[in-house]
Amino acid sequence: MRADILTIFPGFFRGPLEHGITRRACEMGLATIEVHDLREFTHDKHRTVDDRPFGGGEGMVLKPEPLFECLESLGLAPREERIAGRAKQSVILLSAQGQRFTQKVAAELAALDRIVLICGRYEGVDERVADFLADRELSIGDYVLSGGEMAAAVVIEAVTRLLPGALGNEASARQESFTAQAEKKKIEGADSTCGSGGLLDYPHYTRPAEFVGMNVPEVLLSGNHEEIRRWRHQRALEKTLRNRPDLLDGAQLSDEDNKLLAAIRERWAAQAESPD
Ligand code: 9D3
Repeated sequence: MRADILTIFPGFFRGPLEHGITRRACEMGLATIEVHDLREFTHDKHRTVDDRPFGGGEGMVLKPEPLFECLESLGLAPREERIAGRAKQSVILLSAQGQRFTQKVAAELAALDRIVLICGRYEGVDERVADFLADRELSIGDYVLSGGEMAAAVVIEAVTRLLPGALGNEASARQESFTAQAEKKKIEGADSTCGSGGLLDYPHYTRPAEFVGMNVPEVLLSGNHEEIRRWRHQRALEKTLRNRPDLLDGAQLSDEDNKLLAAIRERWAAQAESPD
């Protein structure tokens, strides 16, 4: 896969690209990532990339010309070919107004030959970029960032680790078995957050078994694998109910799971009545 990043802060990407899985994927030749400085596609003395909004209002808007010119220089397939899927390429505008970037989108992008990530800045990007240049507009979540750079780094990492060969053999086998499981069970949006069955992952512990008075749950030291499996499933249920109750709607729950959830809710209600 080749990825191009269009930004006014090219230096931002030194960190993310020089570490971890992204660096490894580049070294292994699985990914080639190029960062383009939008100021190099300006022609005035001040290398202007932004301007005041038509119609008035706060802040500045990223000008279209440097973005169009930079994209032109990349030699992509025509936009219609990309949108129709005949060219395995996608030009993506990262903006707070975009569709949500999910694990499903990450998998779609990982299947392409080429992605281009356009990082917005200031109050926004001239809308002609979304309308005529980009193929899709993505946001990484409902919080305010100052620009698309952090989001681009997130997209790069999530996509890179899905490229065949990017993870070690063991990790990629685990990932594949998980994806297959999720597909078989038709779990919508089963992803990083979800372990098997569309729940959050169960808690993990490692040595020491006792750490300044905090103990690892006894059952994990017992060697009883059936009991460990049941304990993990229960704790996954409990954690999902506490932190992501929204996931329970799409999860695969047995009658026993539903009983367990009811019991947990009752326990919490009782605890709320007598808080000590
Ligand atoms: C509501 C007025 N503005 C908030 C002060 C809107 C706004 C403009 C520009 C909000 C964010 C931004 C800059 N953000 C991005 O470019 C961005 C982003 C984000 O803010 N959240 C999640 N994903 C992304 S991807 C790009």
